[in-house]
Amino acid sequence: MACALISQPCSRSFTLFGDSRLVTEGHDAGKQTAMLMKNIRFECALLFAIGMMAFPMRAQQTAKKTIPTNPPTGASEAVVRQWNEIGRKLVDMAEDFPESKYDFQASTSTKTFAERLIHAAASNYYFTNLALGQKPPAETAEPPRSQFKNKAALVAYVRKSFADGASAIKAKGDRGILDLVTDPFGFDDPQHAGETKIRLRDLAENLIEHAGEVYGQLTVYYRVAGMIPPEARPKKVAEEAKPTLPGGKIRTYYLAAVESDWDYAPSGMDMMTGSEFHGQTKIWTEHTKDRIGKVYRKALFREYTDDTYTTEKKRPKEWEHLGILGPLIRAEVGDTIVVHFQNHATRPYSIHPHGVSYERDSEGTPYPDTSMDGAGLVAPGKSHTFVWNVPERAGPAEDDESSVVWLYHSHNWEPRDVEAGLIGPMVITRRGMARPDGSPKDVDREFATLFMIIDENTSHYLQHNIDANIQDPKSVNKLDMVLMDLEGNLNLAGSGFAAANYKASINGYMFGNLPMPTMKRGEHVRWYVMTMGGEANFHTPHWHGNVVTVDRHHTDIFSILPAQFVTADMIPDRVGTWMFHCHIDEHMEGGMMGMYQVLP
Ligand SMILES: [Cu+2]
Repeated sequence: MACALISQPCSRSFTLFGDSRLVTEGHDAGKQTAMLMKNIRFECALLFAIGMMAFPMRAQQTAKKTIPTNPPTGASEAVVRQWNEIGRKLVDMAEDFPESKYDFQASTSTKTFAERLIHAAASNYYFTNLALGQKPPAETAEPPRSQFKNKAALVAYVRKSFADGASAIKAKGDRGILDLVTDPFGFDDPQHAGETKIRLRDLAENLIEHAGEVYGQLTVYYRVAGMIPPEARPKKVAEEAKPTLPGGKIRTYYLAAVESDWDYAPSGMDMMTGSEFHGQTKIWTEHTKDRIGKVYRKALFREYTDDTYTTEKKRPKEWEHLGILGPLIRAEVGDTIVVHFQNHATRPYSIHPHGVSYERDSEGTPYPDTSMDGAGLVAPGKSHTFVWNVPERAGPAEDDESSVVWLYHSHNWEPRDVEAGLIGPMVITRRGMARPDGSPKDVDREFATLFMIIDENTSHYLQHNIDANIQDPKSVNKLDMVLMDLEGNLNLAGSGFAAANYKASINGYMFGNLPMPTMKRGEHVRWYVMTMGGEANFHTPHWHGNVVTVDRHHTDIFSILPAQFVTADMIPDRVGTWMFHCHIDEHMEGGMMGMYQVLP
């Protein structure tokens, strides 16, 4: 909505600043906020619609599921949420800006900081009055600056304006918010302002967008006055983070979501047979005019050395097998984990951790009553700091080994975020059992493996991958899924375009391309095994050559369901290179195979 349509042409006068870069920044900020809000609501609704089956919750060896109990969101509730969100931001800004600068003008021809705030607050009554069945305010009704003796009085006015509007929305309710009123602005048709009808909800949304524009403009006032706008400041939360228990450490990580192309079989070979891809294996690996092949655009968590996010932290050789997974996040019970996250991708993402303890803004999950920032969702180009406490319950229970594994993953549009690749391991070590780096003292080597049939059909980047790889993208039948192998026999691994996008992989590697986990005979080795994803993701990880101990039982295989995590200890006694794969036929055939190596 162009602000120019409301009494004062702030958009137009705004361009008189002379710095078009700043103008763009401020303006886009408002629009982007509105767009993102819409996005979140949509994605949130979709998430619930997908239902409980696809909603991965905590699972540490047991598969208990908790069902979210948020009430359904009505039309008025959605509006009031956005209304309060932009109101809160403007009030916060009004309180934050120094009183001595309230009459600061970003340029001589524009209004002052205070006047713009008054303008945003006064404009709200175009909605509030109409919602209450009153006449719209007169053009001259905007209170003069001189009416406000001090900053406190002006802040109170802004606060009251949004509170009045919120009560009016609530009073109208889900039905009343759809009432038609005479549009004071003629949003779609300014020539006929005061003649056409508009739904109250749409009028409210126009004013929310208007307030967002003012907010964007005021961020420019900050810049011009040589100050950093509130939203651009680093979170204090990180500086204030304290160890969860006395004597604990703060463990700091810098993660970014990065979009890059991922090769499921970088050697170009079926390493299980040592040969070129042939026959059935070509379904998932061969790039043709109508098949994507083995290289897909993904979004991955990558670790950086500091908050400049310029130098990616080199992954040590012993952790190269992590593949698509994000970095291993570690802590000892009693520590606090601080993850600084910057979103380098083109979509809003988050980090949602399992097991550890957090406030909502460190949960990385949308709810009906939280803002983007309050939920830990991060728009493209933006940053957020997550603080996770590590109490006893996040670590090993009495019968667990000295460390347990959890997952973290993006949880904005959860299934699509994870299929896109935003997932990583987190290991918590028992108090008193950790080395300085957090690893368990009684273990010589650890490996983390995610058994997952990554469904590239569900990834956010499917269309990108089609456009980038398929000769005639319009010809693609995205539903092409045939339960048949290349010889015409019934086979659940299937063939066809959609089947070819199911990547049965370990850490994003197929057909033996997993960098080989390597250990020495007699070492105490710990395997952290995880799964995630859709309903085909029940797996039976199997080690040839040696056995593991899981829940005090010897085995060389166990079963694991989506979003479960298992710690399996091994003391290898057989030297050699051994298969490590899922034992389910279709999964093996589809590529879920790797090898590990035991040196003398
Ligand atoms: Cu499997």
